[in-house]
Amino acid sequence: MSNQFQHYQEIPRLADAHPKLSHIRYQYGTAGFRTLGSVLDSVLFRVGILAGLRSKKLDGKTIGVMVTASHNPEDDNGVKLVDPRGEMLEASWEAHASTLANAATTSDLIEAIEAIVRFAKIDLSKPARVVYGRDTRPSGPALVASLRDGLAAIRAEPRDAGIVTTPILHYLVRTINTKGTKDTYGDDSEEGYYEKLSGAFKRLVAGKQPLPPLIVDCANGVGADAISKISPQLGDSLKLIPHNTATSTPGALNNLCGADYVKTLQKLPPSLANHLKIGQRGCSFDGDADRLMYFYIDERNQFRMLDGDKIAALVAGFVVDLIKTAGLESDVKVGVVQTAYANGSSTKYLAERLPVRCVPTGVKHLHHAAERFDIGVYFEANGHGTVLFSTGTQETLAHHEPSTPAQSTALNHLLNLTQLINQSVGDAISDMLLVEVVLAHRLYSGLEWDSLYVDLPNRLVKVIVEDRHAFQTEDAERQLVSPKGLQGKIDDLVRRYDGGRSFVRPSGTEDVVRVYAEAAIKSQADELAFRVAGLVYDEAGGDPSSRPKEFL
Ligand code: G16
Repeated sequence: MSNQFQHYQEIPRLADAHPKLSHIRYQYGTAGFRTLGSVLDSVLFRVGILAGLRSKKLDGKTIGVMVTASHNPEDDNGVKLVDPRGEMLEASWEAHASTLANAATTSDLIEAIEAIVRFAKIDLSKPARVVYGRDTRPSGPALVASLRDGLAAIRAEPRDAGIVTTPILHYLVRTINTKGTKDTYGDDSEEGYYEKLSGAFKRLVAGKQPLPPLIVDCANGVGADAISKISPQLGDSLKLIPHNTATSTPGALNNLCGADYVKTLQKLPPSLANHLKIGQRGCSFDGDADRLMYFYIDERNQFRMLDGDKIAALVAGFVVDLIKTAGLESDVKVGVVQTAYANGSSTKYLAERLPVRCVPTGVKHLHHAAERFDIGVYFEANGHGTVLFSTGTQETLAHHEPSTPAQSTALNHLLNLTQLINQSVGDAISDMLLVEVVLAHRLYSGLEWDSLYVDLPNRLVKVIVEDRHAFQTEDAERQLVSPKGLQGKIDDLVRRYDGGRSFVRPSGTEDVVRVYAEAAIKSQADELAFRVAGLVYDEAGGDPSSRPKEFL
């Protein structure tokens, strides 16, 4: 090791204790590294080193590390880095993460570290601070131990946030880094998070008729802990009924429950079947509580899903009305960001009212696009999302002088929304409280909310292929550029379906290619999805178990 590393003599010894598995190539993807928990030991060690380097680069600002595989099955795990304002790791550092993770030997790793230090001009004498947390997965404690070795090797000061939701970890990063500044974001503790959200919620619903109890499917994940902690603080303002709270039952996490189950299968989790009454609202989190899906059972006993698109429509409409009522219509412009997965009806509904942008899948893309609006509402159909208020907008709200009582009330609501909404990242708990606020103000049940627009029938299918990286897209993932010729075949097929739309993209979190299709009627949406999946299979030579069987 070169001279400047004289204080980091522990790196080789600790790196030897966390050797890379030779047959695996790791990639920092849509949501960090994500694969089987059993093959992530070396990755966690190296992420510890990288987090330390990132903190040094940013003059000792605290960096976050979250150990989670979110909606994935229990055996998977993953890790992602959080930048100082609570946002996702800057894109240019994703390549550094992949480089470190793939260094074959300890000496290759040291060379890679030295190259990053040179390239990013990192002053190693700066301090490094890292806060880390994990979800409830059984592989979590061992992976956190590997991470701690990485932090020790780079002499970073660690702070253990324990078992927390992903959004709480993001909140902690932002509050730690803004502590004592004019941008202070809240108290840098888990309790501070619950107090901030519940306080804002109670102010926003004060004087409103309390809504009937809400069933919360916690996906047998860390959201269950969070719900048990925030419920007492909400008191009578909102009664939550938690289900799927078995965080220590092996195999239960995300199994037959949770936001991804609801969205993908468009079904009620079986465990709720005898609990959700007709007309009652229910919602599902995912394994790390950063996704939210709502639902209810209608009068005909049909399951009705209220996904991220419906949340965007509900919330954007409410915010726009408050801006108008507060007399700020000409000062503050609201915009919406979606992905190609957004239901065609939602895009039509929103675009008739507001500017709407479409970006590739991945919270980081939506977040950055939303930052360009004065108020940016972003939601993925799968339930990830939040609302961002630009610094300028927050100043406008702080200094606006209302001239009527109605303006004053609307302004107060907007100010409280900036406190209720977790602006560092999409957050199932904060989003759930936001939805409940809007429902209370609008006097909406699930049915009225659902009636904002009618979803086009749609279908999501996964195809397991030999190499998902062979699939490359452009135009916000709506067009395939590789494999060559496949997009033309998809277009030909789509033309045969009334209201048809379909696209294909490689997942960034699972080893699959995803196919989305929508059409005017459900059977046609299903048929289109399976036919496109068949094309993908034929093109890429997939696993026989995933060969789409229907309609071929
Ligand atoms: C992650 C990302 C989301 C993305 C989802 C699915 O969510 O944060 O932005 O929508 O993966 O991505 P893909 O289709 O590429 O697998 P999570 O909840 O799994 O962290």
